[in-house]
Amino acid sequence: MNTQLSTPIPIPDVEPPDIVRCAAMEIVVTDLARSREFYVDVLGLVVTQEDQRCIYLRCFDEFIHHNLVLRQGPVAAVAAFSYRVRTPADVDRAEAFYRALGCRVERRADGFRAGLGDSVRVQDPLGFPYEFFHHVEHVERLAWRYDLHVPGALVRLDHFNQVTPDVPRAVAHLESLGFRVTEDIQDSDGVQYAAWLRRKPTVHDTAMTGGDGPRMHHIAFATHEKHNILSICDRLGALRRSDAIERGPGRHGVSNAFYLYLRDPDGHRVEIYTQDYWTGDPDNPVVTWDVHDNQRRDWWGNPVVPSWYTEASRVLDLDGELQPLTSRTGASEMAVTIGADGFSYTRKDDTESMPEYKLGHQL
Ligand code: XXG
Ligand code: FE2
Repeated sequence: MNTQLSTPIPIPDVEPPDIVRCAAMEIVVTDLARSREFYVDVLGLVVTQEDQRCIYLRCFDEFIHHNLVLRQGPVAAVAAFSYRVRTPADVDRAEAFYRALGCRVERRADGFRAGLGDSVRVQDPLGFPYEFFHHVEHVERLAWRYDLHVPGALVRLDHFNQVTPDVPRAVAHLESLGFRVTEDIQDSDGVQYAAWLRRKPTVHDTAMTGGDGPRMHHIAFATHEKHNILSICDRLGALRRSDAIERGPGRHGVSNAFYLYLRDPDGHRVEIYTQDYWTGDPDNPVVTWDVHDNQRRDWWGNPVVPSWYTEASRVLDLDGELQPLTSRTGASEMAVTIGADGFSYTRKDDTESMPEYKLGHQL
């Protein structure tokens, strides 16, 4: 039985904005110099612009002004998940969509934020600060500037990951905004633990992970190849910064991508990700993983560390205050798979001869 029964979010009777891709995130950091050292000196993100309060960073293949804004502030949190929309009229559509939902909405004129034109910020029905923009300053795409690339070059912003207590409710809301599910994790009772949703033709622009929320689980940057991720591990080791590595490197089951998770100086989680697959056909098949499949989150069966399930960054409302958390009431993925009563399998058929494990799960 699906125990996730909170009220569905209405579907507004207006056309949603045409979202092109996840484009940037604004995070609050408590020590701008330390965060600069992590993102610029260690990871090699490119500084487009900076002042005493903010640093605007981009990836090597990017041509828009920024993919990540570091803003100095008192409490580490996320201020905006920012999406590029196809036309200026789609910024109007975003405003109308969230106004129809009764959400708090702020239209921001050209030049309000460095690098961005007219934009709209909203507090969405799930409690996340979302932003939509079309006009943006173009900057040099450094794709061919191999003289500047580092061995672990981060080339694109790939996706966000959000923590929310009721995954099906969040998925239905994002579907009304035009997102499509590519993969998810469920159990045999139909409880959905996580889902991956796309606008651009990759596995995702954002994912919904079940847990106390709203929180930001991670932001993910892409490298061209797997060896770039291994170089980041080697570099962190050489810098005696191996404690920044939380999980991996490894290959995901979900998405088939190669991955590494890091924690920045404030604990914001950053994924380095490469080589997922094309999802742009209209009949792209949805992949559903069994929550008990030991290879769903790591294809090689390596265990997921508990902090990866439990820890995430808080998000801010439009006044800059921390959004209150709502607890997840549905089953916890960590508890059913790695907790004391959990079980998992590498070969599904083996579970038929392991009744004690099944019993353990039912308790
Ligand atoms: O991007 C992702 C993730 O959401 O970070 C996690 C793709 C796959 C996974 S998972 O751990 O489920 O394999
Ligand atoms: Fe991810």
